[in-house]
Amino acid sequence: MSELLPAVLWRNARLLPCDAAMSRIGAGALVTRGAQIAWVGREADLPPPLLGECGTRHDLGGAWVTPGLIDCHTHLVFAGTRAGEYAQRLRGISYEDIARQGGGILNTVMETRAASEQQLFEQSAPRLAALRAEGVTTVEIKSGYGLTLTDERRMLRVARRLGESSGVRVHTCLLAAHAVPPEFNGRAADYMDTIAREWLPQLAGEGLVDSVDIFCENIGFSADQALILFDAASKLGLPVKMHAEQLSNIGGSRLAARFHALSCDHLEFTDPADASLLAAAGTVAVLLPVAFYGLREVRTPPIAAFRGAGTRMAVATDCNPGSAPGASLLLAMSMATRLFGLTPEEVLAGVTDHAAQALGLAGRVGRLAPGAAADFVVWGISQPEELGYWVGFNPCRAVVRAGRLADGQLSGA
Ligand code: DI6
Ligand code: FE
Repeated sequence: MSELLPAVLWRNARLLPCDAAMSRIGAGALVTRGAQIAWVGREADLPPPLLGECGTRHDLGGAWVTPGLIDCHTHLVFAGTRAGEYAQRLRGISYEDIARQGGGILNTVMETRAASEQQLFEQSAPRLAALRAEGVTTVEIKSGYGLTLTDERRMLRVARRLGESSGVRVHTCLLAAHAVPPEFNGRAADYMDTIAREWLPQLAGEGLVDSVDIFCENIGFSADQALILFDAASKLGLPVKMHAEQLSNIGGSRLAARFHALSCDHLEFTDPADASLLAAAGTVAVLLPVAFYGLREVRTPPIAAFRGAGTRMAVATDCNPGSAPGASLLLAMSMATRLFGLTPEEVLAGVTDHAAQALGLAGRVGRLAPGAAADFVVWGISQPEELGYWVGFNPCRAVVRAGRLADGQLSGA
């Protein structure tokens, strides 16, 4: 960090740094230099020479401050909706049956292919704006509704453009292994080879891929197919992650742990014995309670086993048109406490520090710590537990991104 950048003081705050101990700092202050945090602590401990350097000083009025939130699993770039399937499901047809009949993901693939890049951008931007309004400063966006080289590229380009136009940090994820497209009907193995040998190196070479994902399910791809993809990603030095055990357990997270995947996501059907494999591999368990709710699931992820094994847990929206049509991380946090039994501290870690780890960005975002990005949220709450407590109410008062006020107002009731 350059000592030459001017220091800016953000004082009179109650801080939730989201460190390993999930500590709280009353009467706290932050000093930023440019886009990074330079100092965090109790205001009384601020070294006088550093205070002297702070030409600009902001009073946060005693407000609670967290790192900028991180939504580490979304599919927010897509065209159309699946409200028709939603109505079918309410009449009792299952998500899996709809998928087997060629609907589901493939339904959205057809709409996404038919949309122009500009239409895709315009339809997706409001979803990112909704997350941004809740204090989300980093978001992962997956492809997976194109399923041709050209259409996957288009989705990833739209994801990058959304990041540039909104100021939100976007981490892209290639999910070409989301479903077998009609062109490869009955030839899943050929499709996987095409992704692994052709599309992945090509798109990675274009700088469009930050990580690689696969939908490993009985209605998706097998663990053997995931192995081929993960081998190819590893050769390119790309991190991997997996949609695993949402509807079935076919050995996904066991394989993901072997590859030290950044994350395994969903995990309702994960065997508790696999929790320690994930923990040992440093793989984050990403919980997606909005999809659980959206599909009216009853089986919850093995939270006690994750706690016992020390598996890090994150929480994300899964924003997608099928199982999780929504763009509220605050709602996902609220659902994670009520539906999965996470504590408020676990939920907060799950949308900050642990979510950063699920994106390979540990220490760089998601923490109030020297050297981390100067992304933080000023909340209109009187105690931290309110962050999982409210349903359909957004107490985000202001967002500072890269050391600058990006949204809202710093003080006031
Ligand atoms: N994430 C996914 O990728 C699938 N389910 C989930 O939770 C399918 C999303 C979709 O139905 O479009
Ligand atoms: Fe998903």
